[in-house]
Amino acid sequence: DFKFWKTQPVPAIDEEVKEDGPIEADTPYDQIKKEPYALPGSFTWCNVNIDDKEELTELYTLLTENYVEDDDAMFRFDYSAEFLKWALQPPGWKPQWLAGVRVKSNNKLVAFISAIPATLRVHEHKQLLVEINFLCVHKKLRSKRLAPVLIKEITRRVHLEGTFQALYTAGVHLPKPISVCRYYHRSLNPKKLIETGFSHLEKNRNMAKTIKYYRLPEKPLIPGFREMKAEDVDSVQKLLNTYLEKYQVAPVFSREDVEHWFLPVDNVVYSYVVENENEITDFVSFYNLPSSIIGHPTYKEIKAAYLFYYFQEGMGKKYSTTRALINDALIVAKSKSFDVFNCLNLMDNDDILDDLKFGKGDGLLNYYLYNYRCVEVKPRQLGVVLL
Ligand code: YNC
Ligand code: MG
Repeated sequence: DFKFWKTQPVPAIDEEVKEDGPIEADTPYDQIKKEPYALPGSFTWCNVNIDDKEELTELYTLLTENYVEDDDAMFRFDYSAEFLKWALQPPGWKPQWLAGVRVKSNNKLVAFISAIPATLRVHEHKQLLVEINFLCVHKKLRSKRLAPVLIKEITRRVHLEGTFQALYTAGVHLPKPISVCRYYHRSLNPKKLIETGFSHLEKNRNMAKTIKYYRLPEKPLIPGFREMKAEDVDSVQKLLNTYLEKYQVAPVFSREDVEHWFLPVDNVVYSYVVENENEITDFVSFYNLPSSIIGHPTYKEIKAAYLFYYFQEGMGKKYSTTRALINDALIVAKSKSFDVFNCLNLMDNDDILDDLKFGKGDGLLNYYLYNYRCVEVKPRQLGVVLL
């Protein structure tokens, strides 16, 4: 019945959105509440200072023990501390947008929500907004209506900075997705994935055959495929923004955004370009998001790569196809000992899933806008990937 969501500027669950545009006007500054929302008496708000190693560890621990699990509670996302720093401190990040809740008596961090700034093009309209992520309430404090307080408080803090729209994704179905995507998985280490219950042997394909089926070359195949470096930032910015124009909803990246989101960071983000005749023609990136395996006797985690942004056919020259480009991403991910390569069926991904031996996952990912109506977008018209 969405008791909370019914009070928010989002389309009703059964509304057919026919036109884009804001749902409510920007709140004038003098009408924005200046005091934080009230929490139950034993809790207090904090900004989580992730430049402090101990506070970063507290956030890492909260998420690693309490963040998103699959429906069968077999796996839980295990974003690393380095990853959280990268995800939460892009250009324009603000300390008060990394909002935590602590227990007054012992200072324990028990809930969190974050906002980071971004520019999103929705059809023809470029919208400055925030991306909301890492909403988490400790398992022992669930179903006490804390989540709506966290959401209202981050909204207040974002309003105070003059931003009134947001983008977020969730596995849960809320009022009302602009698009619904599905996860796909490409086995790199099928033996481990099967032994951990992440995947299963196919009928008529024993373990030896399965390992052979998923085998990959040792090195990338596209001539000129190499790691992205600082000198590539201008080309990648220009070509990626141009490529993303073909989607109905996609981010617009500044030079600083490209530096932050795409220059390789060990164990966090991996980016590659194709360079031929001194020109960048292609680009592909993926990020490292392991999942802990809940209560497995031998394996602790699954090392998963997630496809991030890419472009191809830069400068009108066809050095690669999407298929060859993502195949090279699979090859480098395998060589870096990832167990599985995941992606959503957005952008051009649907064209390569079968050829590259991706299997359909159980998980759906819903995309939402806050305070912005957007006519529904098909996954293949969607050009935005959140972490
Ligand atoms: C969710 N994921 O429907 P109604 S994704 C949004 N996103 O409200 P309570 C959610 N709303 O139905 P719990 C949500 N999950 O009554 C639940 N809700 O209207 C709604 N899980 O609150 C739910 N992280 O506190 C209901 O529930 C109300 O104790 C119930 O807490 C929920 O980061 C949660 O999946 C998710 O930690 C915190 O279960 C907890 O269960 C948990 O009684 C594991 O809440 C981790 C997990 C969510 C990952 C994510 C994106 C979040 C987007 C939030 C919305 C942002 C709006 C824009 C704000 C800025 C605007 C500007 C400008
Ligand atoms: Mg709660």
